[in-house]
Amino acid sequence: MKRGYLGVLTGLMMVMLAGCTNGVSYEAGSYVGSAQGKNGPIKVEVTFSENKIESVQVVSYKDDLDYATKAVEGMPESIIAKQRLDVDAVSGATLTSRGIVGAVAQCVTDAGADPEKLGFTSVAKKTDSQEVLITGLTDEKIITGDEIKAMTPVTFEAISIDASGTQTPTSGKGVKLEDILAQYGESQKNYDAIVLNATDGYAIEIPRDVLAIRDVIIAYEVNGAACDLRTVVPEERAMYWVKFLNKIEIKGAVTQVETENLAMLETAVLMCTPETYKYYDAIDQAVPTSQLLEKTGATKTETVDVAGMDGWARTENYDLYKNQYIKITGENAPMFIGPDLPEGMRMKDMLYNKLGKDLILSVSKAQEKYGTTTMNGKSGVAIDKIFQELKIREAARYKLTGSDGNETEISLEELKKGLLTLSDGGVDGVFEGPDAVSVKGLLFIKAVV
Ligand SMILES: Nc1nc2c(c(=O)[nH]1)N[C@H]1C(S)=C(S)[C@@H](COP(=O)(O)O)O[C@H]1N2
Ligand SMILES: [Mo]
Repeated sequence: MKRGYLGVLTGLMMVMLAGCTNGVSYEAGSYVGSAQGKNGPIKVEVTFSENKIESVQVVSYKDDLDYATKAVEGMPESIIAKQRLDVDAVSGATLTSRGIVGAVAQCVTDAGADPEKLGFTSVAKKTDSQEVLITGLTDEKIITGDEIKAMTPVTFEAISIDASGTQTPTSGKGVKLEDILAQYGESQKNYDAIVLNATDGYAIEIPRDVLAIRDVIIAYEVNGAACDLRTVVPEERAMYWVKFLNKIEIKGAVTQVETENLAMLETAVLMCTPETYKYYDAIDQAVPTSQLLEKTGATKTETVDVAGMDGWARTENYDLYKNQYIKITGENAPMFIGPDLPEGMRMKDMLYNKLGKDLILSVSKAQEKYGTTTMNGKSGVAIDKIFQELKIREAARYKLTGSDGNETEISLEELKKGLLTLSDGGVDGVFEGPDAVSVKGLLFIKAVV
């Protein structure tokens, strides 16, 4: 029996190797363990010899991403190769990876060994030293996981609803942000917005109207298992449920700046150099936002409002915005997107980007959202309607600038009778009245102030 002989030899070498490296011994046999993955429990079966983790097999799991599959294949390999539990998570599948390690740790315990000797740290222990920075109050605060766990907890039962409408019942335990702020004599209701930031680069702003009526819970336990500090905002969509929370920015009153300069996205985009952009199975075209900023001359502001046609808007940091793309062809175009931008920060069917007094408008989305009317045989969205909906500054006169640099001045009255139509020049401005003008390749409508 050649095979058996070889097996014994290899086994013996491994025992010696394992013996030197960690000196951990197990009650040989097969054990089954489970731990929380991303979407549900992960079950593993681990076989131990007296000195070695011989095999790790993921028996079942609910996480269905491509990345999760990579973790299911890769993590057992790494654990066996290293004979340790402090192995790197598969990038993009942190929660699945961690679930696998947690389930193996349970088997290690059942086999009579201490998983901490193999470099294992439970999530609960890890979050003790996790820090959340709070900015925007009189001075910066840092609150740690163990300080949070020492506070009076609240439990929650909530339904997580993601962008695709998928509903996931979620229960857990944490503390109210309002209770943390109360320690500093503050309240979330006194502020205009709170931006939640995560270690993976995800960020989202919770606006005042949500802060006024909802609890923002900083959770450390979800569905019966310890989790990294994260927010849960019951009754609000999952975009506010920020995992891997590391910074809370509290924003004071920001006065809404009136738009004075309306730039036409479709015209500006024709002046940019598009790049190919791979979006799932499609190859689309996208222009860098940095180019769009250049062509529209939009001023640098601290933040940029990125609004979708469906009424959803996000406030992005200028530097983040400047390094993304606007996908201008294919599904959901125009779409705010970027190769490193977390999926939840993408904006489909973008209506506008607003930087202070400058607003870059997608006329095609404005037509879809506000409807079209016909004038001089041309169909377009009424400028009057855009003024009402987007709160554009009213001035006596406006300057119209074409992509060729030509400028025309018209009165407010004339302007408001006009339409914005789409053409091969991007956007055309169609006007009537005594001084009838029509601007092909309209780039800007600027209030003369
Ligand atoms: N840290 C972090 N938290 C995040 C996100 C993210 O990309 N990073 N995406 C958000 C969005 S848009 C949604 S819909 C949910 C998705 O949660 P799920 O991955 O548990 O379904 O998490 C939210 N919290
Ligand atoms: Mo989402």
